[in-house]
Amino acid sequence: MPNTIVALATPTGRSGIGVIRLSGDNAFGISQKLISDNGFAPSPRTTHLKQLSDPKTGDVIDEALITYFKTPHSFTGEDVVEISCHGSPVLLRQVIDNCLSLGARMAEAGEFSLRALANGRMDLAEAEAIRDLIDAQTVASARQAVRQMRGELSHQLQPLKDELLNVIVVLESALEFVEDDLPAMQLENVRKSLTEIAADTAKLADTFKAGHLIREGLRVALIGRPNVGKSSLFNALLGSDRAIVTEIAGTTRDQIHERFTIGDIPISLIDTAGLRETTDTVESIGVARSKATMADADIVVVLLDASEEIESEDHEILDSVQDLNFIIALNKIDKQPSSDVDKLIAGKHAKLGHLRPRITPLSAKTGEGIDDLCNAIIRPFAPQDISSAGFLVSDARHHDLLQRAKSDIEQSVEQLDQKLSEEIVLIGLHNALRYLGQITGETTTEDMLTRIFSTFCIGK
Ligand SMILES: Nc1nc2c(ncn2[C@@H]2O[C@H](COP(=O)(O)OP(=O)(O)OP(=O)(O)O)[C@@H](O)[C@H]2O)c(=O)[nH]1
Ligand SMILES: [Mg+2]
Repeated sequence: MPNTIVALATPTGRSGIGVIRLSGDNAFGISQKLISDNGFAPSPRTTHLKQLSDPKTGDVIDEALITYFKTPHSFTGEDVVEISCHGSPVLLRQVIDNCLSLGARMAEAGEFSLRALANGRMDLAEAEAIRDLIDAQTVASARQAVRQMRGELSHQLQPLKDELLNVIVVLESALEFVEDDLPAMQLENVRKSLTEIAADTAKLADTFKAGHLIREGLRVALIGRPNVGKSSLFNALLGSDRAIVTEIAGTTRDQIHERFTIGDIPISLIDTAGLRETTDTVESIGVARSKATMADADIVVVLLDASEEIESEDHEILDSVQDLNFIIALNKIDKQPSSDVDKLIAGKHAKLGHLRPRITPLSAKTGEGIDDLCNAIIRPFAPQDISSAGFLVSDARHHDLLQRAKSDIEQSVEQLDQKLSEEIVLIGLHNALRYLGQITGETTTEDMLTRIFSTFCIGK
């Protein structure tokens, strides 16, 4: 199989520039043929404007900038050539086809990064961070990914791994050389070290709650009977007239998804069809979907109309969300003279007394109370400000491995306390060391790597 790989490094579609990347032994040779110049000998990391032509017909394809990165000083550690063409999908396809006919093969998803890992240019956590950086939906998650890409997670793990290894060495040598048990003093030191490593591992694992929130965000569904103002609130939260709003009950029939952020948290907001009994076929499908959306959401915002009585339909909706995470938006408070708002809320609250802490009065029309609603949405998930937090673990794989390492170390401490043999205590510690190593990739098996890199995009 050819070892030189090629892929489009920029997104497919028309653009000003499209970059094609080649990596492998033959990358430079292929680039010479693409420009029909076997004498092309640029200094590495300099850029040259060249004519690309079809090696078979000699037809000029494009004028492009060629940059050569000589092994090992490249992203992958191999010879790499980057060709910046004009961003026409037709011509980019032509250049890639020529690379293929000159002996390259299409890169698999994440193959450039996989090679960088294999050649020691970065560790696994750093490679994953590049993927996360590309996928980041918010500035905050991009910032976290950059920290990981620059090795912050790996640096935090290193002392834990070193210390764990020290303990393992002590216990292993006790096993081999000491006839009797470890002296009490040494045993106490081992116990102390292990407790500290477990605590530090747990501390790192605990940052996942915030890290996951910053990366994946929340699914928020707006629910209510027709005409309570779900689509109006949807638009007010997004700051754009995305959904159709009319005074006709049953305006929204299908769901609409949009993204925005509250603080540093990406929110996937879903407007739904008003919930009511209906004989209209389209509307009833919409209602069924609304119910399914409710169940999938991280938090449901139930809208009530402040200018109307609470109806049986409202009560039914409130009953149906009892087992879900929900808050209540009391909309249209602008319809009341402002002096009456308190009375109104008190009146509504009397009926919904037990739900009082969940209610936010607001007006989708004037914007009053919208900030309060935003705070109420994120409060259960981010009780503190997460923007000032330090490095956060954001990958479920890393979190899982940290948890496993922690519980294995804790188990070993218990076994020490039970005076079980070093041999038994060591099993958990070796496992823990392996788990920590899997985060950065030293102890990751081939098929695990394949699985991880399949989540990367082609050309990365
Ligand atoms: N005065 C006032 N009117 C509002 C407010 N919010 C919505 N409305 C009006 O209420 C009517 C219904 O609003 P929509 O946003 O379409 O309501 P909906 O809940 O999406 O309705 P369906 O899609 O039919 O389920 C429209 O005439 C809006 O202009 C508000 O805060 N104040
Ligand atoms: Mg609507």
